[in-house]
Amino acid sequence: MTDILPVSTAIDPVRRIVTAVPGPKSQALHLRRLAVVAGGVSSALPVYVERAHGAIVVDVDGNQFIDLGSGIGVMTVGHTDEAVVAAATAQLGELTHAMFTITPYEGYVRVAELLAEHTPGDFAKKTVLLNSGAEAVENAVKIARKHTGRAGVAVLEHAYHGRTNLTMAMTFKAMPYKAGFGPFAGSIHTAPGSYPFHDGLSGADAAARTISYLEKSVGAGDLACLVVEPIQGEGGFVVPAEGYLPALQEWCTANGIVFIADEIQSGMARTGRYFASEHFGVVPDVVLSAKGIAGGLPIAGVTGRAEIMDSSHPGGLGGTFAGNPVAAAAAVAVFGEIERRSLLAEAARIESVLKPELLSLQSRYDVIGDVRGIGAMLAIELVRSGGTEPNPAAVTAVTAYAAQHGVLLLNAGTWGNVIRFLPSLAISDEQLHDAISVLEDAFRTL
Ligand code: PLZ
Repeated sequence: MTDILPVSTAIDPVRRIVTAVPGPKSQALHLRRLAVVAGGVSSALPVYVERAHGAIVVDVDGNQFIDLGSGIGVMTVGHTDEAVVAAATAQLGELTHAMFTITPYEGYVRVAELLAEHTPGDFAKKTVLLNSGAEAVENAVKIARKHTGRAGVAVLEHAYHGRTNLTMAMTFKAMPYKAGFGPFAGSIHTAPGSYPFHDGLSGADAAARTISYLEKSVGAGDLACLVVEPIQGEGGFVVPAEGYLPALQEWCTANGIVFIADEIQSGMARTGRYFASEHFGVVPDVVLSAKGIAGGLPIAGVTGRAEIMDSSHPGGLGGTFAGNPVAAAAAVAVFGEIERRSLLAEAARIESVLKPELLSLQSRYDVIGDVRGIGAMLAIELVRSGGTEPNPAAVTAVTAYAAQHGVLLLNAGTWGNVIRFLPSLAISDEQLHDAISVLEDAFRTL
């Protein structure tokens, strides 16, 4: 078993480009892919990856990239983390599947205990485990509806909640997520949120706008839940103005609306707290986690107040692979790694290295309109010189330059004009500085 482990850990922790990007082997694989993989599945960078460790990804041509995207915030503990690989490998040989709703097993229970312990709030909590983020959102809505006896679901502009039918309706951006894929689920209400760079509103004013919109167009009494990302992910790492989220939570509590934090992208240590809600002083009724929770294995959780979570009749929640033993073992290892390696502090270290560098770039390149984010969830918003008009072309140019030079960068944003940084918490200062030097070159050559 241990023969499996050293393969990727042996990767030299440096950026190294040895062929054109994409290289010949990637190009050949891409031709095979075009013949058999559905056209609706696209890839931001058609570089076929083979191995990875820590913050380094190696492609089939032997190019080594510094990974500032972590597969969209999944590899928070680092690629092929030894503890995660060992736990999953051991579990694979013991019990791969049983189906928790038929014959349960400890791993599921342990993950639920850990989520109860580490999500915000000092009250009795319960959890249901699922396979993906979208499935967690779906189940949170089911539970909130059952608990309240109401149908309405409120979400915010620029939100991303998934690609299933219900979650498409909850996701803001039509292209590429929704166009032509309707009809969508009903009773979803999208309200204006808080986007300080564009709306200039205080948290109190933005919350008043959100609440007034929902009260006038739906009525608080018809809302089962309000689902918010404490820091919006796909929407562009939008950090709400101070006081916005507490005002929303207060309104929800006063009106019997379940306040659900979608922490699928912002959670699990990425911002230097287990969950980003903690930065804003809110204690959600229900917290959703996925992505970084299990070091790359698919598992997701809905964790909330016991009385809300218990509102479903027995048998109302489940799924064949939901809370799979191997993914659960990996999740338990991830919680262990966060403690053992003090990863909350690592997220703060990354912010302390990266944010000043991004602010310094902003002072020299007026195409950078805004620098924002918390911990290892940072972003820059690119604009036409000096203003707020979106500049997606600059994002495309910078990310393409970075890829050519061995740095994986992700875009984001309703207008596609945001570059987000969500590295593994295992990334070293040297790797960060090296990646920033590439970014600097990219802006210089714009
Ligand atoms: N909620 C806040 O960020 C997933 C999706 C990328 P799944 N975001 C990345 C893509 O192009 O598909 C996400 C999220 C938030 C829900 C989800 C959905 O999680 O695991 O992708 O279903």
